Amino acid sequence: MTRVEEIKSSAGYIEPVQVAAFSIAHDALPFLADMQAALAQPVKSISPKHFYDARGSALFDRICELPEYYPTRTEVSILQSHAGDIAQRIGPHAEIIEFGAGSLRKVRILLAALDAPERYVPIDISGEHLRSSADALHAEFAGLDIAPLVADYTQEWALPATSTSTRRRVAFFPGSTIGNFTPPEARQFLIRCARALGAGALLLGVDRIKHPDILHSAYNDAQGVTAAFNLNLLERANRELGANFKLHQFAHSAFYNAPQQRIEMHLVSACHQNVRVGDALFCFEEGETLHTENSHKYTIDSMHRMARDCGLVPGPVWTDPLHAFGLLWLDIPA
Ligand code: AVJ
Repeated sequence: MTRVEEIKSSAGYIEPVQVAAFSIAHDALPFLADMQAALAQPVKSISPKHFYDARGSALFDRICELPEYYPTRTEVSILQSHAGDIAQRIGPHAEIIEFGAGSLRKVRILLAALDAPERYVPIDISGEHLRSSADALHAEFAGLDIAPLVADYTQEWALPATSTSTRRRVAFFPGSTIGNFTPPEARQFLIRCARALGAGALLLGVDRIKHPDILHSAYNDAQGVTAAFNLNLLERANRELGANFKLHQFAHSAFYNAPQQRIEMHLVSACHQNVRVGDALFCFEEGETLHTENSHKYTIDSMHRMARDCGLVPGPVWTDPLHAFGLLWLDIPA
């Protein structure tokens, strides 16, 4: 949390500061602000939304294919087994809004099963990735109105107005991405989602509580893709902010925090070191971490309780034979 001035004034120690000419793109300013704020805290932590530059999104797609990373495969199989059932519940002429849409693999299964879907609104923070995925989808579902929205849904957001022929608005939030929120943030998201949608429903993917060993290997894969994904945050800072993180001096760490029912990912500093981000210097002690992600796990009951607290009404639950993952139907009453 040491800034340049503090280092300069601390006893007998002058850090030679070279602020190289580096121009930070306008788009990268929110990342700069968040990274500097994160590193200035006594306990360093940053939102996982900053993982997803083009390279981070590509690494995440590789995570989804890993043998140890069961959530994607399991949720896809649940969707494939129950698409007809889910589509019937959604009904004809629906509008589907997806949060954190990514590469749009899962929604294809849903869209293919739906009766004359009206419009699809994928929302994602990674603009480039979203636009190319949306173009590919357009080629497959020629009649569908696809309206991608590049937005950060962890901040304030608004949906485009529906057309009068839309029968039902259903939000799709797969992947257990809701697990990135702390429980109070998740509640806030559910409340905002219900408010923005009006009457409709939310189809929510939830990673279920399970043995810590299974969770541990899902976030510590043998090929090191998850480690590369985690470290890409620092590489992104070097690329976009002209930061000087030395990658070999940080290690990937992911573990299950049982009392908090979440996987935590951190980047652990291998030594005492200073890092420059923008025009500010920050100090890491040996072993100090930058907390990069939480991935909360839920039981069906605990998620239903949270949904009810937020005014949503639990409906059917679709799951896999091993009960690893749940797809929850939550009605949003008018
Ligand atoms: C996209 C947030 C659901 O928490 O499992 C995967 C991200 N991080 N491996 C998750 C992630 C490390 C993923 N979510």
